[in-house]
Amino acid sequence: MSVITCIEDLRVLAQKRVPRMFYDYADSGSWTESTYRANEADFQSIKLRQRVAVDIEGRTTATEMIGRPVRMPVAIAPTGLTGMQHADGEILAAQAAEAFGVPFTLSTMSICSIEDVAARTATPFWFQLYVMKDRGFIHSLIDRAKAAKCEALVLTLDLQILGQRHKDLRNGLSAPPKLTLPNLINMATKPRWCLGMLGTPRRQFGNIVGHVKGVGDMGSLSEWTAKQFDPQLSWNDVQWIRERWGGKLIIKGIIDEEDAKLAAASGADALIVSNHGGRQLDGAESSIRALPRIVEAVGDRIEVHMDGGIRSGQDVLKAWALGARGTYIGRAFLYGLGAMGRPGVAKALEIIHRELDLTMAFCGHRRLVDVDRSILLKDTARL
Ligand code: HOC
Repeated sequence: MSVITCIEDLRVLAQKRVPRMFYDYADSGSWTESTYRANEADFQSIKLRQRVAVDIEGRTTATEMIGRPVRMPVAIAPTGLTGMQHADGEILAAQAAEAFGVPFTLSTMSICSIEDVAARTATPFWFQLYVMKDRGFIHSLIDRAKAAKCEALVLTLDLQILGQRHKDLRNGLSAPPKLTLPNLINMATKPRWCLGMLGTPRRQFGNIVGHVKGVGDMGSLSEWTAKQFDPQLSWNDVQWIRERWGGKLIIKGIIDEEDAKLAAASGADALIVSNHGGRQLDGAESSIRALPRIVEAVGDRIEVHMDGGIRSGQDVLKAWALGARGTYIGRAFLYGLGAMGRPGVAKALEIIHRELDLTMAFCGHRRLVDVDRSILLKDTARL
């Protein structure tokens, strides 16, 4: 492929270059994948109002997310096994985000560790926390994130058990990949990926290997999660985590208004409207559909962000118009990473930024911060 003009181009290239089990891991949802598909599709049914003969010179998409200046309201989402899409994936994505001027969020389930990313970047990143049964380990993760000067803790509440992803089961997903004949045959067709992996020592879950038992022999993702993650997680845990962390806190995984009110009452700085990219409860509402009701339910008691289905700047603008003061891209950056490493992530960010800037202009605005719901065709924005 010679010219990359949109996120779909990056997806196609990533599919060619990344071993099947890791490409499929990123590009799948749970069970029938209905929520995964709805996340993208529901953006399409919202229509924008074009305005003409309006001064659109000197535009800016700059704003703030939890008080941090950002070039556009888009952060890199925390995604598991990112260092398996491309060698040193988390480091490269964090560097691309830093150079672009948007936040990078590191997953607990990353391949590169908190310390690896901190050593190779200068701008504080955000750290996403999963709550496991071993509270001593959670304390140590929080302390490591503090020592690395992470700027915010993103606490995920919607993955104490794992939604079934058929492709991961069929592919026998593990990190590092097991050297079975089908895996070896598939990897032989991905020479760039293999060369990159040979050049890095980072092939296991960097934050937890050596701390949590059974990481090396992760048989299946769901069995492993069932053993390690705490099914008794409650809002009381949010309180002690918030106290121990002591910094900016973002609650991720809210798709229901009642939970949104609890998140606002928890004292967190922001919540992320999210159904985990359609990877958990299949049949859950799409994030963009849930967003307006959640914004209405919490008012200005907490900053509202969203993720799920964002593949373009048009999507970011629609989410902003519906009240999201920040959005997160997961698959959109993973495709760039798998396709071309750090330049691929930079490309994904540039594509989305250009689309956001031009679409905002078509809607008759020069500054994103001035954009509100009035850019949406009323009947279509109710969904
Ligand atoms: C091994 C445990 O967010 C996902 C990720 C991480 C899941 C934890 C897997 O796959 O949705």
